[in-house]
Amino acid sequence: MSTIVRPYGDMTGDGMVQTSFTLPIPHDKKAEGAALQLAAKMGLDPAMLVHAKQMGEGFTFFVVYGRVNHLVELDKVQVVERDFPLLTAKEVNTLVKKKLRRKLSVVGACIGTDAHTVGIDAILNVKGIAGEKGLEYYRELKVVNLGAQVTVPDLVEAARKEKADAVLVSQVVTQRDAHLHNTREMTAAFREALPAHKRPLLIVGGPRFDELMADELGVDRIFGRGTTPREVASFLVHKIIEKGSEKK
Ligand code: B12
Repeated sequence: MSTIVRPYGDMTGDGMVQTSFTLPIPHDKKAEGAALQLAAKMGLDPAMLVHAKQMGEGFTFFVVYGRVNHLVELDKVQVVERDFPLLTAKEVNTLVKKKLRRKLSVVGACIGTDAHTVGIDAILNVKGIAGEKGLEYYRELKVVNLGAQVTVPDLVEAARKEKADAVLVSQVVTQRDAHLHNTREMTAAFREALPAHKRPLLIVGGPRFDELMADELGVDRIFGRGTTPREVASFLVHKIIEKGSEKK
């Protein structure tokens, strides 16, 4: 397989892409010209305007379609691949029971002002997502879901009280990098409150995290868009039981 690819629109390798954006101007002929100017500056040549719609007072949403000349170099792509086996719920329960010989304690929350609980609920609640049951369904996991807008001190306190093996934090809002600031505040608070051997695994998730930033943010793992509960349960077993990062 070639390691160099180009976008595909009408014909293989024609370089055609579609993109959308909003400009803070009312919709008129000049606005459409402005959208095409931006598209040209973004490297779309030729660029076609395929949709323009005024969104409230003084804002217009655009969709443009055009050719880019850039090549994608697949051998330079960096991603976080899953580096642990994907287990079934039964396998997770068996490993926890045999090797940990107690329930594995998980505390989850949305921190800061973030009220988007659908993602963390999908991972934790029995209902789950994508046909998989959430972590509450796993007999050998004890899950406490603190819900939305939890403060960092309350999270640390709950983790201490529950003797959490893992703390799962969701951050969906990324305006002004809130997800990064909140994550850094959280990891700093855990570092301050607990010595390394008593610290739970710190895991964050949300659709707009860069999974490569785990070290920089001081967390053990970042889970992005489309994560399923089974992946998280398998990671917990891998890290806490198989890698032996159990708290003493
Ligand atoms: C539903 C929703 C709401 C609901 C939330 C209800 C609730 N109880 O959660 C309500 C109406 C309350 C809401 C409010 C707001 N919202 Co809103 N909302 C959405 C919406 C439409 C869907 C989010 C969602 O539920 N996704 C489904 C879940 C399953 O996906 P997920 O969160 O990505 O979770 C998965 C993974 O990311 C991962 N994951 C997530 N968290 C975690 C955690 C861990 C530990 C792990 C392992 C994995 C994991 O696993 C999940 C399952 O696969 C999005 C737009 C969109 N289409 O995404 C906007 C969106 C997130 N909202 C947005 C905004 C701006 C707001 C408001 C500020 C609007 C306003 N001006 O009032 C407020 C903020 C409220 C607040 N204080 O947080 C913006 C955020 C923009 C940004 N860059 O930050 C979005 C992107 C919409 C947009 N395009 O503008 N919102």
